Amino acid sequence: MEIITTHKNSDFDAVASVFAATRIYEGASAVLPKSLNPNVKAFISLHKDLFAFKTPGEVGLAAVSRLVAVDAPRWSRLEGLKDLKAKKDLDIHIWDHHEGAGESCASAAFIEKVGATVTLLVRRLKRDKIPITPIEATLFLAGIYEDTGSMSFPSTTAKNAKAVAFLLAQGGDLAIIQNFLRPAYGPKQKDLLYKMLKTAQREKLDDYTVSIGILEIKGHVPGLSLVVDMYRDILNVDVAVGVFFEKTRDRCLVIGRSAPETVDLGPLCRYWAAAATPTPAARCCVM
Ligand SMILES: [Mn+2]
Repeated sequence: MEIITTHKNSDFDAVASVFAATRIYEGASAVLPKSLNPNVKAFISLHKDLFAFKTPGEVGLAAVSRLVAVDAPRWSRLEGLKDLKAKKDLDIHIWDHHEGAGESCASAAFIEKVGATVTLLVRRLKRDKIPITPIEATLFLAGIYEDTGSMSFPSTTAKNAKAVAFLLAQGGDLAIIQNFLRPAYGPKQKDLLYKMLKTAQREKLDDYTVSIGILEIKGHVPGLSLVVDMYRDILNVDVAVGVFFEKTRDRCLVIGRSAPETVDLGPLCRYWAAAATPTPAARCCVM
């Protein structure tokens, strides 16, 4: 049996990538974690007859011969599939846009720095002339639009734009997306941004202005990347890093944003991930 899955707290890119992959890996089952972002959950439940999936608990792991992990850079971000890790003959395919995704254990890894993982899958669907429905095209568009801030984040590439053009031609509906992609900026996010700005310091590193905000959070807070985007915009710095840690659960989330063509943020974020969670058990996610 083949399964396709993605990371916990799935966003539109994650879920769009799963369903795009079901068109490429014929016969494979989509497996979605229980923790979907609220806007994704709303979309999927509205169209549940068109997007069939299982939860990890419904999958007999012993029968799984291939795992296709999309938009999920590491095992710790998968839900309920840990036992698969020990399976020696498991074939693993990875589709991702996170650098340093765990390609070492995969027999096939499709990893490119593009604004959204689903871009890579859409390119394959187009190449292989696999037909998609307008509602699939709409879901895939939502994946690209959410992960690229409607094509405005510096991570956006020409490949994203090409995929968007293709999806619009297939009947992807931007009006539907508008309803689901309202920015997750509410009181919780406003409060965090306010706290970050209150203690914000600007530093000069080589030729760049840098600001690093460190903040404790409690539980999963959606929309943190938007908070860091706004933090960078308001402070008008070249590089902004948000380090969000959960003391009680010994884990953190590091989100970096830089002006175009300035700094490779990967090493800086990894440094902060290590600094913010000093214990070996700590789990860190770098975005
Ligand atoms: Mn993504």
